[in-house]
Amino acid sequence: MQRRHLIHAVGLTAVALALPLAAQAQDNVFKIGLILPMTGQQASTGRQIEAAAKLYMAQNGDTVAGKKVVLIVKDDTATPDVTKRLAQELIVNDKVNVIAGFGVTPAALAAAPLATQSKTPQVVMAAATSSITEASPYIVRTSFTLPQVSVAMGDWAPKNGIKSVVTLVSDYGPGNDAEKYFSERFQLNGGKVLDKLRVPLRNPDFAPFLQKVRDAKPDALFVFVPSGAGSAVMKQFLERGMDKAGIKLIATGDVTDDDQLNDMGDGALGVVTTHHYSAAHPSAANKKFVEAFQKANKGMRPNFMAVGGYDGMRVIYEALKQTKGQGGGDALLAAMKGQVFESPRGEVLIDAQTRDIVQDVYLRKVEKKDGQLYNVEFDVLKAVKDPGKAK
Ligand code: VNL
Repeated sequence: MQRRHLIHAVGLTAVALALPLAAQAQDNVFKIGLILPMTGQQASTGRQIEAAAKLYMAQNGDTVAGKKVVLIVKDDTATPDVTKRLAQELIVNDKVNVIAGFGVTPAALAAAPLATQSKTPQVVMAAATSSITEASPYIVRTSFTLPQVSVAMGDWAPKNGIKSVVTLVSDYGPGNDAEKYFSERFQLNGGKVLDKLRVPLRNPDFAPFLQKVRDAKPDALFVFVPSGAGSAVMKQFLERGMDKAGIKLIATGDVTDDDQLNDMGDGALGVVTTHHYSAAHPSAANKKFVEAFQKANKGMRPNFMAVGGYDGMRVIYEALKQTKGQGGGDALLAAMKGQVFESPRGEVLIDAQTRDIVQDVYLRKVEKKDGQLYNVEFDVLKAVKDPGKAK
């Protein structure tokens, strides 16, 4: 008996030794497939998130719970068919432990069924349509939702002399959310919505829409366009003399995006927006984040996309730690739910029920600080849940 045991044990050792080295090393690797728009219209989002993910790894090391963390970055050009193919390849061929990134809503939605089928956690770091988290039980979000920030503007505007508006949004998920949640709240507070305009997502020409706004003569124009498109709106708004015609610009913070704001010129001064992150957020954690990010990226200022990516990495690292490097997709997902931590944006929670982020929403005004344009926070709504989830 004893002897047979011994032979058996020796036999096993021999088999283990015979395993190719590469396969053994695989066991000690934890792979994150980061799918981002690195080229095309949404490239700034990919650039910001990749830089933030790399910063997080540089600051926190690439060994977690005995595993070597490897980031595999893929460019989906924000095209959902490409996103789907890349997610499939990452899951099946590269055997990634987590898929992450997702610059736009259609991309996040395209990957969702694959996350579900393969039980792979999908960390959405950018896309912000409310319903995304409902597309798969494996989705966790570290960005924000458009209802979360738009409702805040629907409360602020009527209390600050704005009685009538025209809304102008990009015609897809997040734009539709912004239009609906801003308008409903604004009307509930006694405001009048004179017109609701939707512009195409791809290469929009704002001129004909702004002419309509001018004719309607609202107190303000409320805008949502995705990150990267804000400066085009601002330029056209000013060139057409909308401000001089007495029409105020109010928006979600996607428009006064920190990635572009400083190049928008003094015409942007005084624009009020609602959002969850400003590079000027006055906390020690944020100052440290902004300094480190700029140092590592030739002075590039981090925007809200960068923070979504940075915090997404935090959620993944923490889940890996909590599961001691031994967990599969379900265990990782469970460890992502309910995380509470201090982000550069402020205190955040990953709601265990909805897997969506609960966070402070700020009112901000564009001001000049040290010769640069910033979104300066002047009021805050604490711990805002996504209003889109309350059905
Ligand atoms: C989305 C929402 C994309 C907000 C954005 O920038 C944004 C989206 C690329 O869900 O597609 O600022």
